[in-house]
Amino acid sequence: MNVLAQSTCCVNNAGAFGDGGTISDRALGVYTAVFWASVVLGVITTGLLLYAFVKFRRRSDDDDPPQFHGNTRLEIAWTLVPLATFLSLFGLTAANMPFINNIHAGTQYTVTVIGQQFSWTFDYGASSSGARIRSFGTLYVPENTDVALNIVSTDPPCDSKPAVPSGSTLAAAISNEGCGVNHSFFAPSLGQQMNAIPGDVNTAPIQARQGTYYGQCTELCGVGHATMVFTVVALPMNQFQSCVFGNPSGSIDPTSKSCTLGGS
Ligand SMILES: [Cu+2]
Repeated sequence: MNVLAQSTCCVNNAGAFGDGGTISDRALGVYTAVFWASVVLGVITTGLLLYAFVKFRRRSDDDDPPQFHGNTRLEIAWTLVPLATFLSLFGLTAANMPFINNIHAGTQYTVTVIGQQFSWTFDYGASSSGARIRSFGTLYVPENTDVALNIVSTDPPCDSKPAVPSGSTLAAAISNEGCGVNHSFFAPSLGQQMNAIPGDVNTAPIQARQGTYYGQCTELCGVGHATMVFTVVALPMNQFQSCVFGNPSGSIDPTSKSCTLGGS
């Protein structure tokens, strides 16, 4: 019942620029600036064109417009105005990209995101018994907290639970096996998208306000591509802790109260 309630009533299905967290806030800020700069420039350009069409139209067959060559002031203006516009939009984008792309300093939680034909597995580390702590199709994160994602791809015959040499990471061990096809992790309302490439470990930060968010694979990866969906559930910290790390066996029960928003 809880699963049904989550999937029908509370999934945040906002478009590519939702308000799920601080990362999507930044992406939305850049998008909004680019959008309105485009609207203003588009209106000005179209207005000048229409003005010129009407004002300088040919009124009769022998009506030749005055002929002249070059207009330095005009040419400087139509060079500098677009240049300043594009440089400022570039600056705004470049200033925000590190926050959107890079793992934030002080991030305490790392989740290995494993793309496989055709599902997503989320690995939170090893439990006290040594078993891998995993959820399938649902990524649990603590609300308003930076989480680092190590995003990889694998498929049989490779093992999604390879031995992890000391000093290495699960993501590196999986990517070293070299199986899989290209996928892409995309959580639109959280403003995060990152490819899962065989042989590579791609990293991305994620941060979510309390809620349930829709995600899907956005790299055509085979016949089951369309079914490669997932949800991100951002829980209060104490709930997240007991949902993900509360069971010594490492298993996560998606139907438990701690794993359900509003459940504990
Ligand atoms: Cu895929």
